[in-house]
Amino acid sequence: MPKITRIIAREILDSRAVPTVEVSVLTDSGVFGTASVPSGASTGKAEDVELRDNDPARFNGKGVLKAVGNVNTVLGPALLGHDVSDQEGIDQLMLNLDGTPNESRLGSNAILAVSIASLKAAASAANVPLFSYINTRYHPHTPPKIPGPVFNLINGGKHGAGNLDFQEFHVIPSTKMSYHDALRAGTETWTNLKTELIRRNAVHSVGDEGGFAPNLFTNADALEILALVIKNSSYRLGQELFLGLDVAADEFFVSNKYPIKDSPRPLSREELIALYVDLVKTYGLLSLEDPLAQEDWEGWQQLVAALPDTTMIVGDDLVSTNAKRLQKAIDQKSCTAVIVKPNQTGTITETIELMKVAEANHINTIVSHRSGETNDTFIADFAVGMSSSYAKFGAPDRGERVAKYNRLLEIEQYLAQES
Ligand code: 2PG
Ligand code: MG
Repeated sequence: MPKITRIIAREILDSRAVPTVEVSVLTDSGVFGTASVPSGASTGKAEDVELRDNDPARFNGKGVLKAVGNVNTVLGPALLGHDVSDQEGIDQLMLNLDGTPNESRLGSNAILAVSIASLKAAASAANVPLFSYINTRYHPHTPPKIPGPVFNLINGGKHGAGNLDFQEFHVIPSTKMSYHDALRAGTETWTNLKTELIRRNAVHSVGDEGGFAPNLFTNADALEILALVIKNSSYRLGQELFLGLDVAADEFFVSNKYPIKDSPRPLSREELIALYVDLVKTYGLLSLEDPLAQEDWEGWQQLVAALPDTTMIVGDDLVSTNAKRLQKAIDQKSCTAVIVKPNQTGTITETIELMKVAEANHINTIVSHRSGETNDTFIADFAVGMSSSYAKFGAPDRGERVAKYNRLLEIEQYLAQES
């Protein structure tokens, strides 16, 4: 296998006009891999640390020249001559060099970019598509599978215009549909939703992930309008299309209460659970992500017990792609599905470790983008190679999201030709 001859990092922009890290890993055989990393807005407390310059004179303190410098002067030189296919060795060496429990010295943005770029270079060296390389190496017992897409069609919370408390309102096609039909269904629903918002004179500009950020009165209104748009289409709600939520409850949790537009006074944990029970009855929600504060393990447990198991209770901030936190959530029955975001944990090896824990415990995995994204399509290949149940890449309308949905179309065609 080729040896690493050079690692070069640079500062580029993400989809929110915020700097991020891009890295190229070069090898002695001429093959190379390039990767850039995303960045979240509603971050979990247990996520690894994204290193920012905090220099107010550049990009309002958001520059990443320190992380770029750490790749160019620390990680790169240390990895020279390393076998590019030794992913575990590369990742472990970087973690050792960092030496902190949360990658705060060198930065998870620096480390992850090297980790993914190395994996891409190794796949190129093996002369196989990235998803196929990932599958053969890390998930050989199950063939590559296109995940069910989760479309975020209405953006609220930190991704919207401050008008809705819940962060994401999802439309999720049935996994019985082929991927191209599912993409079509999500996209047609996005277009029909736009028409309906225009008809109502509601704001129809889009938020960070390409979903609309309308001026509706309550969070339940957003679900109601999605249900209506689907009912007026050729798709059947509850059969071909389902609804889901990423509440990102931590973003509005204050003084042990949840103030939301749906209630004149802030809700207690029990009252919010009761609201979810009602929403599940009315809309048959397929998934409920981060419904409660991330340290309220007991509340999550109560919610899992209160809802039918046809609704996935999804841990994002709760788990933060951390295998130990997932194990705790499983032991306590606090969630039934998990979000997988490589940049929460900083290396591909640790991300795969988390997915193995999920799989061993029959926990559905949802490979996810971040609200600040680049055009890197790595997570599409990763989701397929690891046979993830679902993939969440936002709405089908912003370039950085569309790139990933389109990559899945390309893989779908490739797999069809293979079989
Ligand atoms: C989430 C993500 C992605 P962010 O909460 O699931 O949709 O948002 O990247 O801002 O954490
Ligand atoms: Mg989330």
